[in-house]
Amino acid sequence: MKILVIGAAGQIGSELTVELRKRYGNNNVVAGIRKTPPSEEVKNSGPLEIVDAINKDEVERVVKKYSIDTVFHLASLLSAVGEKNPDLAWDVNMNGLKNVLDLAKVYGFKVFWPSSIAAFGPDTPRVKTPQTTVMNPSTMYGITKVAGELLCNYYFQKFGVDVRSLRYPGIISYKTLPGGGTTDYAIEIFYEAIKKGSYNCFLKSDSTLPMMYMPDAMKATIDLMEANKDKIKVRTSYNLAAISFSPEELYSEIKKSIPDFKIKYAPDFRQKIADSWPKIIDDSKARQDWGWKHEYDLPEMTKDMLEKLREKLGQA
Ligand code: AKB
Repeated sequence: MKILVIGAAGQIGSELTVELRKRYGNNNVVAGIRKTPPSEEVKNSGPLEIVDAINKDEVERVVKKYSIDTVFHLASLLSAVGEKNPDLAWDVNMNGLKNVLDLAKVYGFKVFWPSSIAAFGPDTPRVKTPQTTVMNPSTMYGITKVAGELLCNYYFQKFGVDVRSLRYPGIISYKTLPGGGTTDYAIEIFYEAIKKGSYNCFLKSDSTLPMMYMPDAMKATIDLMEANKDKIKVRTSYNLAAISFSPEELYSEIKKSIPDFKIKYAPDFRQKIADSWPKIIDDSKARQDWGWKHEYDLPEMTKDMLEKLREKLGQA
């Protein structure tokens, strides 16, 4: 396998690159980065290239240089930054994907592309959100996710491109910070709990959203890509779920380890985004088709996050 990860310095990309290198060999996984510097682990463990997905020639050069057969295209502007700069969100999220799919058509490589719970909108059923339902997202990020899903399906149907996708929930991780999403509170809260013992939350206490711990996200992504082609029945994007919780529920869980921890709620513009997203996703199709199963529940995720972050912040 010869893999290219576009967005290898991002929250998911930095962990996925390392995980893929462990599985398939360091030299078989090229980390594609842009302006954000990669982690030391990504930088020192295998090949690194500048790859801006908006620049098709740049992607093509790397695909040819390494005879790439699989691309994980993760470069994307998230929901909150996307609302601040919708033009850039459209450009990066849509044109970047189209370039990758166009090259996949020519070079025959397999593609992974992340969609999100943001693909749903205020008209979508918010509990047990079905695989196929009303979408109508209200953010530019969500619009690029729905359009991207349709584009993936089109390239599969029309040109036979083997493109696979997951609708990620909010991903919680301790290695690399996320870059401007609505679910970011669920990571910030851990840093602030350990460093300050208090947190100002930008969502309301009862804003339940679908979430997932990073090891589960890694597993889902790799399992989906390793599944036999005939098992993949959805070529837009699969609903993917693990746990759903509100800020207050997460706070209560953290408080079990840090009893003096305090929280205040000061909802900002991100509240409206959260209110337009599902609370609990039905991912039975992914479980049925290619055997998806999550491992971490809220207490296990919280315990592991606190342990790993304390080590990282030198407060173990
Ligand atoms: C965001 O909050 O924008 C992302 C997402 C749910 O896609 N984490």
